[in-house]
This record gives sequence, structure tokens and C-alpha cells, in this order.
Amino acid sequence: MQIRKAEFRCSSERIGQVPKDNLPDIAFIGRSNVGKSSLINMLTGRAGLAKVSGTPGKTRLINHFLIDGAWYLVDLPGYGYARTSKAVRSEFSKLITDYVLRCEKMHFLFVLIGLRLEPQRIDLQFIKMLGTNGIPFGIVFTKADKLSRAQADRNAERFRSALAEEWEELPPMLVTSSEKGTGRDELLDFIGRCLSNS
Ligand SMILES: Nc1nc2c(ncn2[C@@H]2O[C@H](COP(=O)(O)OP(=O)(O)OP(=O)(O)O)[C@@H](O)[C@H]2O)c(=O)[nH]1
Ligand SMILES: [Mg+2]
Repeated sequence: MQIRKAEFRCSSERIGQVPKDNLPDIAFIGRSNVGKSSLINMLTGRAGLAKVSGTPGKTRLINHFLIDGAWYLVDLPGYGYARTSKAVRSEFSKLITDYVLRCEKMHFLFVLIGLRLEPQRIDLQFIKMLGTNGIPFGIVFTKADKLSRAQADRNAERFRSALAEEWEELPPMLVTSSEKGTGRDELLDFIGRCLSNS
């Protein structure tokens, strides 16, 4: 699949504000700083479309980007980032859970996982919540350029094993780098297949 046109549509602070049309959402979620906004820019080929920052917690709202007038890429705020050291955030914000669990436009969700770290409890916890609620999702490993090919494969496999401890059936998984454009065609083709199942 190709993306020809990508335009910012709106930012929502509640799910009541998301676009009221029947166009399907393909959304990206994951820990703060994992590279959600960068991945949207990489997929659309528009460097400044979604705001990127080295400081975690950049994306605060639900951002809808209309693609080819037919569907949306959705940039969500990250989870797992507490602004004050006192506030240990083990739960996911209401905005995130409302969107993921209740928004009817949400067609498919990609959970982004940084390839460098070991499997993180908060990611496994979030994936468990998706599985329990029957939310359709896939895994996108990010920042593959920071590792050698062999190390990236090893770390992806380590995450797969962590999931296999709990789940009999595993979600689809793709390795990407927004920096290098790795995995772009595969991810776009996967999204194309998701959309044709709508
Ligand atoms: N090397 C490398 N750096 C990346 C990649 N993707 C993102 N980054 C960097 O990681 C940092 C965070 O990227 P964002 O795209 O803003 O991450 P985010 O998940 O949207 O973060 P929040 O909105 O804060 O939740 C930025 O400094 C990016 O330049 C990648 O593929 N490779
Ligand atoms: Mg962001």
C-alpha cells in the first residue's frame, strides 16, 4: 500500500471529540519516547507531521491524521511516564483506555516496543489488557537502527518468548526503524490488509 496524502485533522482530549465519521483508525500506542510520532512521520513521508521530541511525554492528546481521505493514522499519548517522581503511574490514563477499549473507530492498534530494553512489565501489562478485552493488535519493534541486525533479532525473540509464556496465540510482529525507513513497506502492506478486512 502507498500513502499519497496525509493531513492533520484534529487533536482530542476526550474520546467524545474524535472525528464523527465512519473512517477506520489505525492507532499507535506504547511507552513515552518509544517512537510513535516518528513512526507516523516515517510512514507518511512527512517529517514534521506529528510532533517528535527527545523528552518523553510530548504527545498529550489523541491526534488524528487523515490518510488519502479514507482512513486515519492515530498518534496516541505514551504510557508509563510520570511527570513527578511521586506519581508512580502503573495504570494507563483514562484517555488511553477510553480510546482503546471504547472508541468504535479504533480498527487496529499497534503496540510499539523499543528493541533495546528487556521486556518491560508495563508493556506486558498493557498487552494483557488488550488480550483480555479482545482488542485487535500487533507489535511494532522500534529503533532497530540502534542495534546490530543480530542483536535486534535476538531482542525481538526475547520479547516474543515473554509473550509466549502467557499467550498461546501470538500477535503479528514487525521490526522497524523510523530513522532508516526499515519495515516501512511491510507495515504499510500489513495496514492495507487490515483495512481491506473492514
Ligand atoms: N535512532 C532512532 N531514534 C528514534 C527512532 N524513532 C524515534 N526516535 C527518537 O526517539 C525520540 C522519541 O520519539 P517520538 O516519536 O517523539 O516518541 P513518542 O513515542 O511519540 O513519544 P511521546 O509522544 O512522548 O509519548 C526522539 O528523539 C526521536 O528522534 C528510530 O527509529 N531510531
Ligand atoms: Mg509522540
